[in-house]
Amino acid sequence: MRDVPDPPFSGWEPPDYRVDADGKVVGAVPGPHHNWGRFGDLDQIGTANLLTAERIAAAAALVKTGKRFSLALPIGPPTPGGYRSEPLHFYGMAAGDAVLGAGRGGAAFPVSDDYVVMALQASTQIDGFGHVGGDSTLYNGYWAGLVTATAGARRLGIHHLARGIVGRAVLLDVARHLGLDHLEPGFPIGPDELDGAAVAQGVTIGPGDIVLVHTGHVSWKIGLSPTDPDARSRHEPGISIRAIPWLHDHDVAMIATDTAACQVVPPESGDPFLTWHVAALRDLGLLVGELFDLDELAADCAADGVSEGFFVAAPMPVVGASGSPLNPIVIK
Ligand code: UVW
Repeated sequence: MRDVPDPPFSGWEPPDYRVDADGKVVGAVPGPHHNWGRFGDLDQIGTANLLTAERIAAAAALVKTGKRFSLALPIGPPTPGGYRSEPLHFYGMAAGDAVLGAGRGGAAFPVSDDYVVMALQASTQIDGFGHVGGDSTLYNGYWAGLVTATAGARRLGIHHLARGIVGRAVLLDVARHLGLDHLEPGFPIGPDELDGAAVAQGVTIGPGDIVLVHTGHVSWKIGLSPTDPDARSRHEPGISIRAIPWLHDHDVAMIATDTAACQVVPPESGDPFLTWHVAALRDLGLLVGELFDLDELAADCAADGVSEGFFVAAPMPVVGASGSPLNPIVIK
């Protein structure tokens, strides 16, 4: 994609801290596990830096059968999770109207054009680094005040990831490893569960990997009656704060789950709700994927014993956005 220049920023001085002309909070301190400065003081793409040309080429060599799996949920009602409004899809002009004599092109050349209005976080998606901050800061020490409703994300916009998330995907089927169809809401996935699934499946996790954690949650949730209290609950299994050092030590490029928040909800430690997001997005600059539909891939991995593949997903280059819908593809 062509370069989109960042808009100029002249600094800011709130009463109790200073923001420099790069948009960084002077003296900001990350959590204990972090990648601030590692990829450059002005880095805006975090662990996407781990998706090197060499790793991508090696990942491409994992393609053996050409079997493809889309990890995207359909965009349209019902939206599982219930965190955001349902995507709204409507037609500005429709071939059916043309055929009926009321639309462009007539019956000879009927034309359709349509629109989608949706929260970028409403379906299968990647969190941008403007999505969640902590203590007024975002990834790499950028100031959270750079993301405004009028100007969008003046730093860390999702368009910086437009070259795509491409690399080796490893599916860890934690639900299967624990002998369950789906993990219960509130079940925290820590290092033991991640390592246990990896050992059971005979895979190792390495630097730059895209780790896909199957919990079975989204299918279970879709299958609930709308009147079931669980259908309206935000509680779900997910990655524990205890797994943050694991993700850092393994130098994972992306973690994604078949749940709405990736993190366990509620946090098992009694931490504030977004503590995990702060540790992952703000401190590690970790790519976080949510509402990935992993059932079909998980079933195939269980059937053929191959839990890795080539992963490709291209965030939409919406300038200054804090996230993007994704259609992630794994090819085995
Ligand atoms: C929030 O709920 C704020 O974020 P996410 O959609 O990433 O879980």
